[in-house]
Amino acid sequence: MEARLYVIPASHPSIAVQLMLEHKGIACKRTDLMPVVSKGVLRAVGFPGVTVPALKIDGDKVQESRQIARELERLRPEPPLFPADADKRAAVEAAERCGDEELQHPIRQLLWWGFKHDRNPMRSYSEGAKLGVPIDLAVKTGGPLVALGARFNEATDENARAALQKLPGLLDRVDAWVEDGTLNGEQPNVADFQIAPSVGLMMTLDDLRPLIENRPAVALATRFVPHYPGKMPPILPAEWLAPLRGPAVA
Ligand SMILES: N[C@@H](CCC(=O)N[C@@H](CS)C(=O)NCC(=O)O)C(=O)O
Repeated sequence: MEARLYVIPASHPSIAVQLMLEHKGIACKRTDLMPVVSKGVLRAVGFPGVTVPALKIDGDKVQESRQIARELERLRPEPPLFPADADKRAAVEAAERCGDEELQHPIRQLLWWGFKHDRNPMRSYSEGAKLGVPIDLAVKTGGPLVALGARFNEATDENARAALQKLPGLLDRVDAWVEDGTLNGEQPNVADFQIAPSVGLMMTLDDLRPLIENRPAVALATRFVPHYPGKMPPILPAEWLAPLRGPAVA
């Protein structure tokens, strides 16, 4: 089986697919792309869409982490990504969908909001990546690229603040899935691989880590992505974070 995965360093759905490939034991080459530039490269190599993860496998091109999961399951059924039992599978697919459609984007917006205000931390998110240009140069000259990335992801103040407000409710759902065994069970499944990287990415933000680190969701992240690349020093306004801290203890 010949496989090449196109990723952006530290992209959470890209890490999700890397975990799925490892689970399946499918050896895969990796091409690291710079954000924004990635869109043109993906088109140039023949993908119809402009997002990573993008997988070329045995001549086929597949994008979107959930679609890639299903293609991997079709090509190599064992070990499975989806439970055999229909009810368990439905629960896992619901968690996976939430991971993709609801959990991925708020943290992506917060990260781009951070890069827009200080792009130096981008260096740490590219740890170990082969981008074809020295990372220091990319960061120094990356102002226009960051502005575009932030614009594509609509990382405005209003949206970043709204993203923060969504996190506790989303993490409560992940915690509940960990507690009822849909996630973080003995047999890893597609929802574990989808969700763990999003929580892992949250943990790279110094502003968020202390607010979430005792949650069951974090046990999931540290099991599957123990060394998530990147570190964003405190950058979010304190008043935005206040609601996440809960009521002050008298
Ligand atoms: N829900 C999609 C999300 C794909 C996505 O938006 N990927 C981002 C990186 S995390 C991307 O390619 N962004 C383009 C860019 O930053 O230029 C999936 O799971 O595949």
